[in-house]
Amino acid sequence: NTYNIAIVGATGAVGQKMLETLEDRNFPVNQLKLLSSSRSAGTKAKYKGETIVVEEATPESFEGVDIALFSAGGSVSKSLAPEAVKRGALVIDNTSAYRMAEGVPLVVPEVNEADIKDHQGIIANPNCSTIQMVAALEPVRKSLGLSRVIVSTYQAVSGAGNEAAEELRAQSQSFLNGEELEANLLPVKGDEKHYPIAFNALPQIDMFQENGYTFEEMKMINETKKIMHLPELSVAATCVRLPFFTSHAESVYIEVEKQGASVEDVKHLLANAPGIVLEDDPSTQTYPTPLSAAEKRDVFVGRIRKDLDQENGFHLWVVSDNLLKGAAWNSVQIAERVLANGWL
Ligand code: 11C
Repeated sequence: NTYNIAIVGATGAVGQKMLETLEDRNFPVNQLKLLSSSRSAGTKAKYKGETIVVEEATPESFEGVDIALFSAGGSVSKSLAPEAVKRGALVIDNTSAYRMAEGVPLVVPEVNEADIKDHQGIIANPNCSTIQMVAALEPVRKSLGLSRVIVSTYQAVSGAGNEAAEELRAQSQSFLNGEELEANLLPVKGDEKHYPIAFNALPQIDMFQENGYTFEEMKMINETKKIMHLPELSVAATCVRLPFFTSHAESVYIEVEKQGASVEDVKHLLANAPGIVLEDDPSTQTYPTPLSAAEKRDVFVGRIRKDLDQENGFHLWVVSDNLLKGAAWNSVQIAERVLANGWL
């Protein structure tokens, strides 16, 4: 069987990776529709050597579509995902629009694939920084239990889209030329102030919430509890943007429930977990970095240490390509699991 697929937001950083991932995975595509805002309509893209012209997304675009991958921002998903569902498409939505909604599975296949079967037309793809963390924590939770997570992130500019990557490029050049840096976008498009990202670190990703956490931090907190089915889990997050293009890195502190677990136990669990690559050997300076993880679909884990004071506490370093496992690959992987299980 082959299927009619639509990508909404096809010209964006994630949309472009969705196109590449469908091709890399040899996904059973019959017809492929590339959709965007009216501004980007008319742009051309290549799929398996063929040129496809990007069309403006309208409710009618979804006639005959089997699976629609959305990554064009929350407001587009809010207005067009129901239209796609009405026309019989399954929506896999890579925005925060429906993630916390009742009846919408929020899925990382390595963690909660079985939740997919309860979908009512929309399946949500989690936030990139959440995906890589829960993928690394689930194998540990399964064997050792999990009671607490404290994470600090080191996130790439591509998480904020192609424009943010452009801003980093332009500012880096200006900095090296000794010129003044122009900041128009980061930390958040639409917030009042903008700060340079080049040669800097910005402890704000997305808008501040009333509790003093940013929306990115609250996404990590709330989504983790939903995906792992652990509403009582203690989770705290600090999310920071750094001046590199690809992959998010995370320093994750966890407390497990089982007493007496060792670093070797945690390493063994992760070395044998799906979608995880253990890169951890201080004697050879082996650990993942944003550059080494870029363009790969796996989640890489290293620097596993036992906390020096807390008997059941461990520290991990988790790195993954934010546009692949964090977005495009996780979405395509959900689509693959839907088809493999007959859950369309
Ligand atoms: C970032 N994590 O790096 C964000 C991008 O909710 O899907 C993904 C936003 C989301 O800025």
